[in-house]
Amino acid sequence: MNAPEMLKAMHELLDEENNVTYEGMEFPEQIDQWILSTCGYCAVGCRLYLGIRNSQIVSVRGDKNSPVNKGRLCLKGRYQWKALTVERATVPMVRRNGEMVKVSWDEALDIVIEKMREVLLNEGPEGLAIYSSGLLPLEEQYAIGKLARGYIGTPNLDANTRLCMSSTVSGFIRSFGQDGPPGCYEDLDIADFLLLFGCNPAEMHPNLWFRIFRNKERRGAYLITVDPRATVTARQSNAHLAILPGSNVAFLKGLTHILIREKWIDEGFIAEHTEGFDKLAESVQECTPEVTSQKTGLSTIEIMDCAKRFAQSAAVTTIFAQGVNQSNQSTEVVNLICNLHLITGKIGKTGSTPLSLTGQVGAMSNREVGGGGSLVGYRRWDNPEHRKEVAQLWNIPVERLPQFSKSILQIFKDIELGKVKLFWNIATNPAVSLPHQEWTRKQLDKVFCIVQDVYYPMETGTYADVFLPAAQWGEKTGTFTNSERRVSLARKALDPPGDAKTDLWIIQEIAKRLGFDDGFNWSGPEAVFEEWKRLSRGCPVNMSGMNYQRLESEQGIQWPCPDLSHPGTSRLYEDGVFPRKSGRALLWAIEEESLDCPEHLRNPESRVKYPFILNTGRIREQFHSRTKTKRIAELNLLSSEGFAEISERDAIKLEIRSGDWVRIITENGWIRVRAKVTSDIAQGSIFVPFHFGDLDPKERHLKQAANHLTSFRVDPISMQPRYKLEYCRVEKDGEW
Ligand SMILES: Nc1nc2c(c(=O)[nH]1)N[C@H]1C(S)=C(S)[C@@H](COP(=O)(O)OP(=O)(O)OC[C@H]3O[C@@H](n4cnc5c(=O)[nH]c(N)nc54)[C@H](O)[C@@H]3O)O[C@H]1N2
Ligand SMILES: Nc1nc2c(c(=O)[nH]1)N[C@H]1C(S)=C(S)[C@@H](COP(=O)(O)OP(=O)(O)OC[C@H]3O[C@@H](n4cnc5c(=O)[nH]c(N)nc54)[C@H](O)[C@@H]3O)O[C@H]1N2
Ligand code: SF4
Ligand SMILES: [Mo]
Repeated sequence: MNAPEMLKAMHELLDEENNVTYEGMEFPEQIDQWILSTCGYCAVGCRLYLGIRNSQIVSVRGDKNSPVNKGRLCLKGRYQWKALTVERATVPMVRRNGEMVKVSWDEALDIVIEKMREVLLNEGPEGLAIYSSGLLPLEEQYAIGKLARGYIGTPNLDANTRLCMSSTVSGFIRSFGQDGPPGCYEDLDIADFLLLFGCNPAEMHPNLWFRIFRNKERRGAYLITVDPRATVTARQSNAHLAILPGSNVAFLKGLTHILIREKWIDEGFIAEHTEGFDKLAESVQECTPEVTSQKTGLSTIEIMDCAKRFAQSAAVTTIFAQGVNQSNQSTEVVNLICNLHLITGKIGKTGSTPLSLTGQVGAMSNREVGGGGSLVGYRRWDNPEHRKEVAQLWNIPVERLPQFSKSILQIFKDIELGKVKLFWNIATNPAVSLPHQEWTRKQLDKVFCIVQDVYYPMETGTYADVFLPAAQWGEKTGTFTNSERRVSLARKALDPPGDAKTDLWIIQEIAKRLGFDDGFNWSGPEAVFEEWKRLSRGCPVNMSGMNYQRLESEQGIQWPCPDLSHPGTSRLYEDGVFPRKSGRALLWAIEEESLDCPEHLRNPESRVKYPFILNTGRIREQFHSRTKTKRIAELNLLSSEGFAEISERDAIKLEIRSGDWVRIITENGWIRVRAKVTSDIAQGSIFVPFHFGDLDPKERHLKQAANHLTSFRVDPISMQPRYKLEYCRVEKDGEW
């Protein structure tokens, strides 16, 4: 859909606001049962019901009463139920003489346990790694964390959330003293000025965009989108600031300079609730609009106007996602965004907040239960009291808890060094989504690989020594926390196909067979949730007052929720007290690395070799490595193969037309895709969606995975890869 069509669709949606349609249902009156769920894709967390007829899933409808989506579902959400009806992985498999052969669960698990025991005996806990996913519900992620850290005692647990939100996590902890988005979705409805910074909600978080756009249309809110590409979000905003990729730090320092110079700041708030202002002011002294303009490619008028609106609008919300998290100096960019809100006192108030858009439906849950980098319940690895609490609650010796946690990059480096021998991959597809595929796939080849997924074939499955078929969303019960800290319930609507088992069952079974019966004999997900609640007590993510019944009858609840009569918490920091020792938020003075400015990055030689800036991201109708969306005809028809966007001017220069085959080449690898000539992208830039894998590595002419091109350049604080900035060249290619 192009931008004008999108606009038309948006208006139709606005008209339909209170008239929600039912999708995929020919005979609504014939539905036997509507079962409560939460959409299983993104962390907007839309509430819906799945329609069951004759024990089959046949339909979906949004929940009109939901404060999140008021009945609306986006394109992905509407068709998601179909992902339950397509061909699935239903039988465990093991590799014998190079071929995957079907076996029973007992046989598969015997091999898993034998290999785990061997690795634990020879290498100790560090020989084993688990890589999981923000697609799983809280309960399953909690169980994985308990097994990995509390029982096996390995530091090698990470999740795909490292690739997604880890810079936001580090940034919030550094600025506020703890993780957690401070605001809520209501802020999107009532802000007067919305700064959309490195995000594309019109396509990636459509039901939030609906609220933002409605605010613009109905209340006259002013929207500025800062993005190198003219996305649908950018085109429908009041202004689009087409920033040079990689220059976020320069832009935000420039805004800070203007706010301080013009005294558009809240001196009372700064004095009472923050520390570090003098250093911050000093650090932006040189960042005049002229300097900022030079570094960002934006005009001084654009920059001044943005600063003025930020300062002079009564309520301001900054929305950000991967254009920040996966950009250069990403943690520090989050700090700079927090700074803007702190020095203007625009935080903890209705309509005013930095609002990070979380990616996957369970990515927030992952942060809460410590499924990635942190210790369960936002506890700290280096706090002996925290370690003791966890050990007591898990009934394990405190020494068994690892001292720290390793990122997926470190884990892969340890595979290369031969230190990690067994890699258990749950609900993520690293053979598409991790950077530097050539190196990544070598490591997958090297290690004993257990792959636990809902579809087969899938790219990472190619490297499996054991494949375990799992139940997916709709086939199991659990909770998910969305981007406004709202915990919602998703109930099981139907049984998994064939022999597929829930991830919780698989984890419990492996734990028990390793001899850890005591810690893992839950009767089901609700029992896990009840146990997790005890670990959350007294923590920032306190869920003690929640239970499944309340989550169902109350439309989800926002943490913290300390007791049964507590309604949940819409906004954090309303009292201006921040969970740091001083009670004040820290204003970070950030030095801009020369890397941030593309001119500095490219030395003359590489500028000739790789003259284009490469940006990777997403498109509306596909989700991640497409294991689900390519199996749904309605979505796959809209876009079924990889492509590279190139500007009209560059296309003329290179004599490339839309539909021509091109090779995109970086220092890490190449792909071959069709060109898409467009005015949405600036001259000198290339955009490639990362959804398209190469399932058959032998079919080299179909090599389309964008991550052949990316490198393991990570943010040094969060260890999140910098997917949004590489340098490439483009060559015209012929038919094969
Ligand atoms: N349809 C669909 N929806 C999804 C997903 C999906 O795969 N498909 N995935 C979900 C997940 S897990 C996530 S994390 C979210 C991601 O949601 P988004 O972050 O909104 O999506 P992206 O396309 O990754 O990146 C957003 C924008 O950042 C811009 N950008 C690149 N470099 C820079 C820069 O230097 N500065 C600035 N300011 N901007 C820059 C890109 O041009 C891009 O338009 O989407 C979620 N929703
Ligand atoms: N170049 C580039 N690379 C990127 C990004 C980018 O913008 N650019 N974005 C990054 C981001 S933000 C993210 S979040 C990652 C996503 O990257 P991945 O996590 O690799 O993407 P998915 O395709 O969602 O993989 C999830 C897998 O889990 C399976 N699955 C789904 N539900 C279940 C379940 O309930 N149980 C089990 N066992 N399996 C299940 C699916 O079939 C699928 O194979 O990609 C990252 N990679
Ligand atoms: S906005 Fe996200 S949560 Fe809502 S229906 Fe779409 S994909 Fe699902
Ligand atoms: Mo993500």
